[in-house]
Amino acid sequence: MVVQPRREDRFSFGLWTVGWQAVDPFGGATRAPLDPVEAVHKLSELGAWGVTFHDDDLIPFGSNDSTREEHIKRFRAALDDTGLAVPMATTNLFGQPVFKEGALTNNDRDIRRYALRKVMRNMDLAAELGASTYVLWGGREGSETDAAKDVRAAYDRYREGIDTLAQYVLDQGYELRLALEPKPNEPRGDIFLPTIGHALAFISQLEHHELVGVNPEVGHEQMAGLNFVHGIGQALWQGKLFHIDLNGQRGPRYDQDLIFGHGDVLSAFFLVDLLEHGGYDGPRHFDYKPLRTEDAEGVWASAEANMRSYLLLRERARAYRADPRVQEALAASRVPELATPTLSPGETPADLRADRTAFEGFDPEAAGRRGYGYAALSQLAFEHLVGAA
Ligand SMILES: [Mn+2]
Repeated sequence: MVVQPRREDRFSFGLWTVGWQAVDPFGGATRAPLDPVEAVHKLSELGAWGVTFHDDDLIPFGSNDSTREEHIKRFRAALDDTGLAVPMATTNLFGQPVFKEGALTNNDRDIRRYALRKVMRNMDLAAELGASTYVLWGGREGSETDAAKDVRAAYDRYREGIDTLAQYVLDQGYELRLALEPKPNEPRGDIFLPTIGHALAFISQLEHHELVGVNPEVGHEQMAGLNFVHGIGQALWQGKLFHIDLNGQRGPRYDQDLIFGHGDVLSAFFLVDLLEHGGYDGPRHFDYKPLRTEDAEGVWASAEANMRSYLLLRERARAYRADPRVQEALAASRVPELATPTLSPGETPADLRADRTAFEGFDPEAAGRRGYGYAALSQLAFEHLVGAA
């Protein structure tokens, strides 16, 4: 089978992914800096559709206005040359020492105001480059000690920050939606909005909740031991899956940012199945890190590997869906029956109470004896996944 990424597959990469120099807590860089212009050209050659960035990936922190303009001009020229899109942008609110205690929830009010201005400035650029999603990952919003934070005040300020940014988008007339990215820990000991569920609950408290959704990352939910497919299912159900970060993770440990599919492969299979059949039409964005062991060639091999993994899983998921044995097994397991409302059209609680077949005539023991056939169904999925079906 030919596995060739194409523009219509809508694959996108962060500049910080292929550009990661592999500095980790125990050692320095193993790779030279990568020019964003080279990243754009190389990603385009590999068949990617879009590129995303933090402000500081493109324009070194502290650059003066003329240097800033120069970096933007070179980047824009590379986009024009290649036709690569900028579907999303985000702000680095975690790297500089000023943000060591947080940005939008920093105890220091001046730092919170500075952080908002830093986001607004890059939102202007994001809108100019045609982005439709603005991601906010609050990596430093949190604490290592519960003595450090009044959590209720922190969420007041978090809400104020996101409401202010949403209002800015409306005031400027930008076509941007905001997407919050949950993560349980790392770099902070504990981070606010640790999971998809926490983020969705927080969004319901926002003034401009309709403008705000989530950008879940595979590894971040799996670090918390959670089921990523269920999290994405709920985000889709609530109309809040604005963007997604695809990568790989092997269970609850440090954030591995492996190539997509190189972690929990069965979960990756069901994730692609859900994205392809569940109504998600946004970018397939990879937020991974090329292994620290790799040289430049290995970096590009890893970028390609993400897209190939996705395409192969998509192919397997389609074959799974199209297999009549799978359709039969799904029906035998009553999976489609879950889409049938529990009450009949117009039926009231009183009607249900009056329905003797629902209770007095129902045999719970017989229903309790019946198997659901999930062993056979999930093995069919496994066999499609490994190409044996
Ligand atoms: Mn990550």
